[in-house]
Amino acid sequence: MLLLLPLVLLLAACRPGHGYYGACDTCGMRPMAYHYNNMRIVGGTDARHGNWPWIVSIQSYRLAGTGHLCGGSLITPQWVLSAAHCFGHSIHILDLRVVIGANDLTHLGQEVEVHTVRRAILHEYYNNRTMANDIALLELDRPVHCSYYIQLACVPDTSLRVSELTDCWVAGWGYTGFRSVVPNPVADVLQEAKVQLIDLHICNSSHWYAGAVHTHNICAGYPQGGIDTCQGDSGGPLMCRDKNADYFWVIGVTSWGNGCGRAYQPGIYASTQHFYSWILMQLRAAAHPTSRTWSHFMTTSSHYHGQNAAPTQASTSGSCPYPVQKLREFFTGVQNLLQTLRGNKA
Ligand code: 4AZ
Repeated sequence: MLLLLPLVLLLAACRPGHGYYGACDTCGMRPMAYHYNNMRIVGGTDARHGNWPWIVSIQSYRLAGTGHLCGGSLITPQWVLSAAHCFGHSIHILDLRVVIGANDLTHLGQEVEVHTVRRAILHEYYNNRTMANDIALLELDRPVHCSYYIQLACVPDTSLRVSELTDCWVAGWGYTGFRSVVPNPVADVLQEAKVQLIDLHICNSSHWYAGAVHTHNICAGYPQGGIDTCQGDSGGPLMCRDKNADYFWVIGVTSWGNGCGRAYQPGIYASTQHFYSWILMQLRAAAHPTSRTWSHFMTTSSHYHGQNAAPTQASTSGSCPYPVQKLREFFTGVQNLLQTLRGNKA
C-alpha cells in the first residue's frame, strides 16, 4: 500500500489546474489555460499568454524588427522541433536565438527564456523543391525551466489515431495577410486559429494540390480557405486535443502551402507521428555521440555536450500525459525496492 503512495501523489499532482508545473515531467498541458478557467496566422485571433506553452519563436539577429524567423515546439527541456526549410542557405545557427514562453514578441516579460542554439539537425532527406521531409531539430544551449508559460509538447507515436482528432489548432507569429503570396505584416502577438484536418486524398485531388502532398504530410485548414498558417508560422505546431483527456498533441509541423488562406489550398504540415522514430533516433544519437548511427546525420554544429535527452511521448490514456521515460524510471524504482524488500525477508 505504502508503495502505491508515490504513484497516487504523482497522479494527484497531475490533475489539470492542481499540478506543480516546474519539473518538465509532463507534456501537452496548459497550466495558464486551466488558470483562465476557459479554455496571425491568417484569419486567427490573439492567443492568451500561456495558451500554447510549448511554442517558441526562432529568431535571427540578422532579421529586422523582432527578428522572428520561424516557429517551433519544445519537445524536451533542451530540444525544439521545427521545419528544415527555416534553416536554408543564409541562416547560421550562431545568429539564432530561441524565445520561449512569450506571447507579444515586442514585450518580453520575466517569464520568457531566451536561448542560443547549440546545433541544428535537418532531416537528411529534406528536399527544398518537393518539400519532402521538412523537419528539423534544434538543440538549445541549456535546458529550459518549465513554468506556467513554458511546457513540453507531446509527440505521438504510431498508436495515436490522429485522423480521429477533431479539436485542432494552429498558432504562430507569421504573416497575417489574407490570400497572400507577397509579404504582409507579421504578428507581434501570437495568433491562434482552429482548423479542420482534411483527408489526404481530398487534399491531393486535381482541384486541390494534385498529388504534390506527401504521404508523411497532414492537410489542415478549410476547403473554402480564409483561416490558415502563412510564412513565419513555419516550423510551428499543428495541435489537437486528446479525445479522452485535457491535453494536446503536436501532430504536425507547419511546412508549406500555395499562398495563404486560399480555397482548396490548405496548409501542409509534416506529420510528427510519421517522424516519431526519426526524432527518437536523433535524440538518442545526440545523447550517445560515439554511436555509429550519428556520423551520417547532417549537423551544423561543431561542438557537442551530451545530455540524456529523451523525446516526449505521452500516455494515450488517462488525464496525465507523463513522458514514458519518467514512468519507466518510476516503475524500475518500485521494482528495485520490491526486490530489496524480498531480499531482506529471505
Ligand atoms: C511559408 O512560406 C508558408 N498556407 C507556410 C505555410 C503556408 C504557406 C507558406 C500555408 O513558410
